[in-house]
Amino acid sequence: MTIERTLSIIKPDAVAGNHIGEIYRRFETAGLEIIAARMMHLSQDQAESFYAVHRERPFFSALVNFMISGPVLVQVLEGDEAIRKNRDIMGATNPAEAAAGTIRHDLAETVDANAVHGSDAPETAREEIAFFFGDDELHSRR
Ligand code: IDP
Repeated sequence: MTIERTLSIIKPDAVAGNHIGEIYRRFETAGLEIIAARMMHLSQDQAESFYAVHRERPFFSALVNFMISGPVLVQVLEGDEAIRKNRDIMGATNPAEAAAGTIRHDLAETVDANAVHGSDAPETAREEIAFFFGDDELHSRR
């Protein structure tokens, strides 16, 4: 077993679409435990610094504007290989390329509004979790 933690965001389109429960069910069915959660409406500064790695990409301002267009739900998932498992459940970045049964295939329409974010590696997971949560806000049951 490789117990990991990963940062997940249910993006504005999926919150607006009333898909929070459906997405949480998928996490829990896969054995991922939600050990922290917060609903928030990101500021432009927060969205820009969270996605700073994409600052030079052509889609950066569209991405930031989308992420601040409505409330998001931010959570930390814990479990065996949580980073890879969450990425598998999410599906490919572009919903048109995501496998059937994944969140992005089933609940998202476009690459701009693709329902969920998930950390892609242990180091980014650590940074992204610390971006939103203090250690005293992580309620591991292990
Ligand atoms: P990921 O969310 O699957 O890890 P990244 O490459 O890290 O994908 O991109 C971050 C986010 O930026 C994506 O989830 C998507 O919302 C947006 N994005 C990525 N590529 C494009 C693009 O080509 N056009 C528009 N938005 C994009």
